[in-house]
Amino acid sequence: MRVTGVRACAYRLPLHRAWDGGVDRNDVVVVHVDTDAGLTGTGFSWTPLIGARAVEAVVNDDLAAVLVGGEAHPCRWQELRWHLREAGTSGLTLMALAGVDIALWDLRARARGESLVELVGRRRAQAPTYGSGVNLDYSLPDLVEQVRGWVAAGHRAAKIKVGSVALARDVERVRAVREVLGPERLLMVDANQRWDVPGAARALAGLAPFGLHFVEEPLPAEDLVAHARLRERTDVPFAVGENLRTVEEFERAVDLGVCDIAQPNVVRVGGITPFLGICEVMARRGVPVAPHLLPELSGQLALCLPRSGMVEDIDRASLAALGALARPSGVTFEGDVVRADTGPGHGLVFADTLTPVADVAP
Ligand code: SMN
Ligand code: MG
Repeated sequence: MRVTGVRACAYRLPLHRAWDGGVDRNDVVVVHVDTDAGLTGTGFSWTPLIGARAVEAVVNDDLAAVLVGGEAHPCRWQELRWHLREAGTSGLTLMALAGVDIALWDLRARARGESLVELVGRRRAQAPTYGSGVNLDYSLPDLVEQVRGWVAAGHRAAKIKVGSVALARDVERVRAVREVLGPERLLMVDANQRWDVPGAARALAGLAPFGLHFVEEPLPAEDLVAHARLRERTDVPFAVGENLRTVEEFERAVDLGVCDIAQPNVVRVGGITPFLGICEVMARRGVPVAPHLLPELSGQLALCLPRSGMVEDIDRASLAALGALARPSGVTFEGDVVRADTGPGHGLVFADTLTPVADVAP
């Protein structure tokens, strides 16, 4: 099966309620790969605020030229990465490569008449989930209401944002959320890299009475040595990885003892091919993987992982909730589990009514 055409288009998906720091949208770049077998594979890249049109251009201008005429198979990942190397082998180039790689996996599955989950290798019928929100800017009553909603929906674990300017504010919020959750449900916090080592140590000591299952990104993501220093000052497990890009970075985090739960983002690491490579290494090292965000795809991948952590059920920010999909994907979050019954491929069919970024960008 050979590639006959590659088309990427960036679309704007407005968020129902802005995320912390005024993030008011999630841009997605939808990639279609056409083949001489008459099949078209669909992939996507996810660029919440930065880079949608750059990713679109890398696919249309640079990756298409290499892909067209060649085999439509995800084993081309290394070749495509090599082609992009002079633009850097991380960041936006990897995110563009992800859109193509996901489309090639979709094609492969559809060519075999099976779901992505079956192609990758289903290991379980369902994976555990947790309620999650980007809610540091929420008032306390709004935060409490959000967490109550997760509990009512059946979640047995919840993650909230921390890293307020005043630690007392975080303590008040975590205390209130613990009250809503009760003693049994798991409570996690995500600092989104806002602390330094002394600040994190102080904050984690202050939050300790509320029983944290893990702390996510306590420190600037690339400073793994700082994580190791913090490790000496707290027993709270670390969840890291949404801003790590390569298998080498994940391995280094494990080597330094600062990666208790790995959270690769399938788009940021460059697609399903490198994502699975990272998961294999993490499994060998005994580290569970909780795929970051992108619930409809993460939910499918979690069903195939050797050791799966919880999948993030992020409030109203799934592709479906953002209005990106033409029909239900077959990935369902219900109670505290996710299941996938997608039919051939990954089941994600993007709506043809989305607004191109080109039409709205300044
Ligand atoms: C997060 C990161 C990026 C976009 C939305 C949410 C967050 C999370 O760090 O892990 O949920
Ligand atoms: Mg996070």
